[in-house]
Amino acid sequence: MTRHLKNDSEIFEVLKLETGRLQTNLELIASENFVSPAVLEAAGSILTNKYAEGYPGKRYYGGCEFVDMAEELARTRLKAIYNAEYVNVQPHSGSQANMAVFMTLLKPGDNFLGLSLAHGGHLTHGSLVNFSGQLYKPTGYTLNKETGLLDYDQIQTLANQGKPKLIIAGGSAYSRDWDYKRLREIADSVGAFLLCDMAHPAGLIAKGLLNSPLGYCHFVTSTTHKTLRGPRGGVILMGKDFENPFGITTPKGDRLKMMSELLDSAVMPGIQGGPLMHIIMAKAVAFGEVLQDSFGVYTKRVVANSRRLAASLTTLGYNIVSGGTDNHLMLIDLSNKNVTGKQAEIALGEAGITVNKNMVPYDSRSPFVTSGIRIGTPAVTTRGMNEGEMEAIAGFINDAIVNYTDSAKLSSVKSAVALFCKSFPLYADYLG
Ligand code: DSN
Repeated sequence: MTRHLKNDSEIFEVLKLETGRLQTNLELIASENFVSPAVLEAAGSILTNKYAEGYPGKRYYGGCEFVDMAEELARTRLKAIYNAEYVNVQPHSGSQANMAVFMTLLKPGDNFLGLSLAHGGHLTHGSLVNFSGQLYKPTGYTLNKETGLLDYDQIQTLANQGKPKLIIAGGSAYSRDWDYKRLREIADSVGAFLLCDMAHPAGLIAKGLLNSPLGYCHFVTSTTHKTLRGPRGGVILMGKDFENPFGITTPKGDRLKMMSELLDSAVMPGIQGGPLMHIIMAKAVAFGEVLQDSFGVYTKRVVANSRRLAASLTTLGYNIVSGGTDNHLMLIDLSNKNVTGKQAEIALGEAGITVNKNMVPYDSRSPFVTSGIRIGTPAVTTRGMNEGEMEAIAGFINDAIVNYTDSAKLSSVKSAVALFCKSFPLYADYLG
């Protein structure tokens, strides 16, 4: 599928280098994964040519009858995965999905609560350098200093004080499950809407390995490329027709319709123009894969691998924030190892192991340095690695971190990692 790119030698060189990097390195970035050949084909398909502003059956362009079918398949499959009543599969990213919810519910200057970025939240949950913190008034809730866990009493107190219009559940670096029932009680007690951004654990929720937000949160957003293993993109979902905390008196059945229309128009024309129909078709393919039993086997392995990796690293003297993991990721506090997150990320990179530096709760270092790293198992699990391999990976990580200033040692770890990766072929025919 890359044969025509060979004619552009500069671009083909990039593709060759990136393919080689993926094949010979251990990809431990918690938000990344490897899509199937079918998803890849759909993402590179002729549907990239089509302008289809609008929604199926209601487009601003002619010739949309077949791309409509792709979007309908994506919608039907996504609804089936989560038992959702409403979905929008057009957001180009999770950030745009979140923005659409903000635009639907809030006016500029309105208060909302989200997990602080420094404690594992996402940029769009109230960072001051993001639209969410620039246009609206965020308050960040934080993790408990001793346990590294969410503190629901603190969230209730902050909600009582600030009377937010919106509370956001979900984050990018939290390794434990969320109590959506409790959050809904908090939201109801102050008349707030509840949004869950499930971008990280979406694939695990899909297969029932973690609590589902759909029964409790008014709105759910996600990306499609993390544990869901689809193309890069975003989606919005609603579970059922909840009582509306703002006392809107529209009849019950009509409220879902009203909210759906508001959300749809927030996405297009509010934020986006033409949808990426090739990506929407790739989302449909990925959702079809999620519906299969084999995806349940995959997600169980992701969690088992994550737990084993956390346990192995703990045995090697690493501090995992909150003491472990329930999902696909973990946050490692490196303070006791006398190495910063930045130094660890660089050393691991030189050793063929890709991670990202990450602030730990109550970090004294800046986001550019940090005291921790975040690692996750979705991508290595897709490659076929199991719990035995996690023991080996913990060893590689430790060898690189302990020897972070020794380039010769890092280079020998890199060779060992490349050899190890050879037993788990990835995109083997891709450049053929
Ligand atoms: N940037 C993503 C992550 O790495 O978690 C979140 O969108």
